[in-house]
Amino acid sequence: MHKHWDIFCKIIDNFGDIGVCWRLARQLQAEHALQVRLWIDDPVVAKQLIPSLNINLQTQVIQNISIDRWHADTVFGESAEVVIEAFSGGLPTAYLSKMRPNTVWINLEYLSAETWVDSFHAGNSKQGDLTRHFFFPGFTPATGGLLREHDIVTNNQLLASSKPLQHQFLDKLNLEQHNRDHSNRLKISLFCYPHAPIHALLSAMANANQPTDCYVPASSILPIIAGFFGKNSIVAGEVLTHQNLNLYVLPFLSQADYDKLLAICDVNFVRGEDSWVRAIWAGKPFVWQPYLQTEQTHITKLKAFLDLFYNKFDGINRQSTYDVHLAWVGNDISTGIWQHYLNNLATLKPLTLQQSHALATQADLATELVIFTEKSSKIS
Ligand code: TRH
Repeated sequence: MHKHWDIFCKIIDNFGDIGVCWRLARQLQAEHALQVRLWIDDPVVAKQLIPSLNINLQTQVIQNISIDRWHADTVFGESAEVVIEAFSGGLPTAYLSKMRPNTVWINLEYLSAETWVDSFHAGNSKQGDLTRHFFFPGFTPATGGLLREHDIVTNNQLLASSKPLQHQFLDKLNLEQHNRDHSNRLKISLFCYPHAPIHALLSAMANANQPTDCYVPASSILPIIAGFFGKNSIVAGEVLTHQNLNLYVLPFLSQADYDKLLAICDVNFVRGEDSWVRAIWAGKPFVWQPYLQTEQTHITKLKAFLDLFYNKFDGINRQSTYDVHLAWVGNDISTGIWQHYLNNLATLKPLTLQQSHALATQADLATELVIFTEKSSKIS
């Protein structure tokens, strides 16, 4: 069994790169008893996801993970037995020179539901006397699976079905008072890229016939939200109202609290890679905004996911889910499309939960990685 793992995280943009690497590192350590070192190149972004990170330290241990900074001139000691290169971010040349033919080198790829992933997962290529393996996360047993802590689905279900636990969580977010007064309102979380049709969505929420509480963790979309309410800026703690919509600005939450927010909401708007997977484990209807790519690749990725996840839904539920997603990525979400989606929510709920449970029966990504390293060390 390979005990020493190094994960190299090059932060390209936003929070997904470090969000996935930090989650994976903790899971490998906590659930597989591995010694994990996480190499980061941008401590300022990393600190957003790892609040106790001291950005001035070269090396530190947090939650039993060694977190080290790397840059072009870093001098490395021995390489680990398993080296994870996250999202083709590249490994420093000085580190590559320390790796041996029996080092298990894995490139952790981005998540996609496209069908080609099944046949590309677990391929490899030679680089000198080293072997670089390609590990694709995914939604089918032929892929590397999805990041999922062993207790997350159970914990989310527990929270979703327990009023006292929900009150406790809302209290922590200073929302309990509002919740007591508005417990029948629809709860929606919103995390998206700034180019999304945010004003159109807020207007649809305001005009729809279900009174809505929308929770927005602080991110780059706050100035756009402020504009909708005719303000120049807004900060965490503010509550804004327009017709049927109350909008609560939250601080950027810890990953654990963000999971809880998703579990207590009725609909979650998520984006990128990691929040998308978290919405699946929350088991609530969700709207995913893929990361914008050239040549409409993100639309191809979106359609592949919609086909995979919603194929068992009946016609009307499938259609309203497709409509809302395509309107959201297509920059024009009307009140009619949103209202139609809300009208189907009661049946979308159990169907989504069912799909979430079905995916949770597959092996999770960290477990798949551990199995994969044992197998691939034999062919390195
Ligand atoms: O931030 P993202 O857009 O990240 C990524 C990167 O952009 C990456 O380069 C790109 O290729 C990829 O998307 C597709 O979205 P994501 O992946 O959802 O990451 C957000 C992380 O932030 C996730 O770990 C959840 C976390 N988060 C919190 O911890 N607290 C919060 O309040 C919120 C809103 C998110």
